[in-house]
Amino acid sequence: MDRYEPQTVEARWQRHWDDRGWSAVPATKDPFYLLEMFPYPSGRIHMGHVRNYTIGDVLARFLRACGHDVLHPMGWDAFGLPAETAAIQRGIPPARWTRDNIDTMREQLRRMGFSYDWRRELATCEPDYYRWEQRFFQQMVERDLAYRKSARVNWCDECGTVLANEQVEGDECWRGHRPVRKKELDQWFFRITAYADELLADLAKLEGWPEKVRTMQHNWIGRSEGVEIEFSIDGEDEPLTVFTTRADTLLGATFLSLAPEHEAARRLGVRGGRAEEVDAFVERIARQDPVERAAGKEGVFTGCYAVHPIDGRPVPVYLANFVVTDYGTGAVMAVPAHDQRDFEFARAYEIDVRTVVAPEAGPLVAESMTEAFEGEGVLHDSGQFDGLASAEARAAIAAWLDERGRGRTVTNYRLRDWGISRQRYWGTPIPMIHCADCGVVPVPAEDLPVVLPTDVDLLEGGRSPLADLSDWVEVDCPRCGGAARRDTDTMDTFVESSWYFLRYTSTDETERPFDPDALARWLPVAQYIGGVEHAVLHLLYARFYTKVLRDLGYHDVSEPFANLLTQGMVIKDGAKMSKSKGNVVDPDELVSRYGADTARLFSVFAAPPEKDLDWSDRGVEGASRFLLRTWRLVLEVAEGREVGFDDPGADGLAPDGKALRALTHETIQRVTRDIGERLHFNTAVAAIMELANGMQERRQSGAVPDAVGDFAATTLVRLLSPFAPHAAAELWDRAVGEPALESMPWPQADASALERDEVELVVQVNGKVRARVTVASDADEGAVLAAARAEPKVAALIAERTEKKAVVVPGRLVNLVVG
Ligand code: ANZ
Ligand code: ZN
Repeated sequence: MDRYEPQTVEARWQRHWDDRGWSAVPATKDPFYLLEMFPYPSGRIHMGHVRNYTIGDVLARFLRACGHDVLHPMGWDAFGLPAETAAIQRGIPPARWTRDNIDTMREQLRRMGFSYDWRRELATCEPDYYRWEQRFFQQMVERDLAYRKSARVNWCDECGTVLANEQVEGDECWRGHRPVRKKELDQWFFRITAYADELLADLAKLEGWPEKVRTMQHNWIGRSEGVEIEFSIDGEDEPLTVFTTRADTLLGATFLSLAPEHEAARRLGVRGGRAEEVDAFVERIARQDPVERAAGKEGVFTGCYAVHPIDGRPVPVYLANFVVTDYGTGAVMAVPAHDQRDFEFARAYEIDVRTVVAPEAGPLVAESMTEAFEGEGVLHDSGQFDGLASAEARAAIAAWLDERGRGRTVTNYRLRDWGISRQRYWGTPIPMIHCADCGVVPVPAEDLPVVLPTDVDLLEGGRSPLADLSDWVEVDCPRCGGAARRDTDTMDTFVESSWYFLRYTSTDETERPFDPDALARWLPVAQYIGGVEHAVLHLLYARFYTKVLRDLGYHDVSEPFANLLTQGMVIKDGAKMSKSKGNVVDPDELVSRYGADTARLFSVFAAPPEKDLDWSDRGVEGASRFLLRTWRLVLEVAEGREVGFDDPGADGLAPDGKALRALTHETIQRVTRDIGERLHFNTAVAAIMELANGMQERRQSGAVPDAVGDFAATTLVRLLSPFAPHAAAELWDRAVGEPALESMPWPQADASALERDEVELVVQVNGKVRARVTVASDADEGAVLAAARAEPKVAALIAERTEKKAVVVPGRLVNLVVG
């Protein structure tokens, strides 16, 4: 028998699949769009990729065998900062660095045996791709879905660029975890807030998404219903407007607090005669970084008083560092008795505390409170609103204010528009021209794409070279013909990943971005697989952009991903595998040593997909040994003869044959359900291993007819084929030959074989397992004992000894105690 040499076997089948290609046949069968998040071409694939893409490939191969027409593409999220850093460090142009990396990584993926339709490969850094993004951008500008404004934006010194809110994690850059500071810049924004309600409402439809991801998006969008209330100030034309979700506490408001950036802040300081103190405070807070600012609660009195809209009381106006400028109105009515931040502030600045909402136990006494009561309750000390419950009071107070034109109900979102300008080189050029006379003018359609110049020297210090390329930057204004300049910013790379899944359907199209029929056939993505770290970044942007392209008339799908699987991380020595931790395992080494099939098997067997996978060398060896065992087992069965794969049926089978046939059907059923319905690849592999065990035992007992052994062996190979496709293809080729494994449908479980009229019992002698025996499920104790004693191994052990005791646990075991 030939030895199992994964390298030889794998090279053979990879060549075969390359020649054959894995493209979906258009619309002849059930279409199924299966997608894994495409990688950034950083240089080499890592174990996280191996895991993500193995999960996808197991499913792809399974679905194809089940008769689906599977679209399974792969490409490259090819723009981004690392290419620029590498270029500066090594003097290689970003375009070349990126393309070399793509070539390396494509070859690595090929070596894993992933069944991608490579004819649809795309790289987002190619003008063929980003030209359409430039068109969409201009269409968004026409519809006011993209706009330009000066804004205080998040700036990362390390990256030398602006970041979107979604790219800031706890005041640090998501990439390098460096502190982020605010900077005032002219920027392009995508109006994602126009879709806030729809993005929120449609989350309810995404039943195929993990609850956790839906919750994160829900919170990120942060819809909040409340009331805007106007407080007038003597001498000011405009009232101060606050936003509150607790209008029921209005009579408990004892001061107002404004963000230091509030438009009225310094003016009120002057009016209140405290200009110096106010200015000093505003400037000091402006210099604080967000972490400092969040640390302590501090403020300053403006010297002004507002008039309470209901009882006319004077209410002092403060600036406070914990009021943020870009939420609500940037002004808050402070209710110390019922809001903890306000409570602490009031105690520190000796401001009144007035209780107006009573908990069930009865009203609180302001003087003796040690913390705010933030719950709901019944109103008191609120005049005509006394006795109302919080919810009723909110409605009544809102109505009272509304009637008098002093308030209105509003909805606020935490979600902000998506700032997409990046002061970077390696990205999609923004297709706009700035003219001193005409303003911002789109590059005419016939001049698209605006191609990113690739023959550039990157500048030390990381500044984008685009602004200095006078040949490229200086253009005639398309409107007046005068001297003008191109926009020198590029788009956030998250824009490219917001629609690549749409483009895969239409990569042949050169005159339009999409073939509408192809979009209609494939969308939405039936199963999307990727890391949970994209829960609010990519996955929110992609949902938004899909809706935008729908509204631009390209398709009519509202949600891009019907089902989402977020796989866990690969962990080694207790930490996520990462270069900085020095605990990476290079997939190439793994493949060279054990073969791709072992790497694949390990990465789905060691943990359920959504859990973290703990790396273990023993686990890898276990996977390797299992493949070796399967190799021997199947080739032994096939030794010197051709093997059939048909189910021999139950007729005329003795108990042993019947049991192995039943086990085979049972395994088909388990594996089919675990892959297809539950995405529990690990338990599917466990079931396949049990089948191999069962086969081995039966073969050793020698009591199984060839036809049953063949059926079990060939089924084992078929069930294994999504996981270890090379070994499976080779074994099938050697044992069966034609028809080829890849043209075989997925095996079907025969329900009648599953209804076992026989049971298998373990036979122990003096507590040690010595044999198994199969008996009719209705056999009586005497018959069971007789069968157990007759088992050859048992018979040999008990011969010439006295049986002292016999225990039968029906359906499970027999124990014979002998002395
Ligand atoms: C009065 C009040 C009384 C409040 C009370 C709470 C409890 P969400 O749910 O996040 O929308 N707020 C409003 N604008 C703010 C800003 N720009 N910066 C900081 N805080 C702000 O929160 C709304 C509540 O957060 C509002 O309701 C307001 O405080 C505060 F017993 O108004 B509340
Ligand atoms: Zn002009």
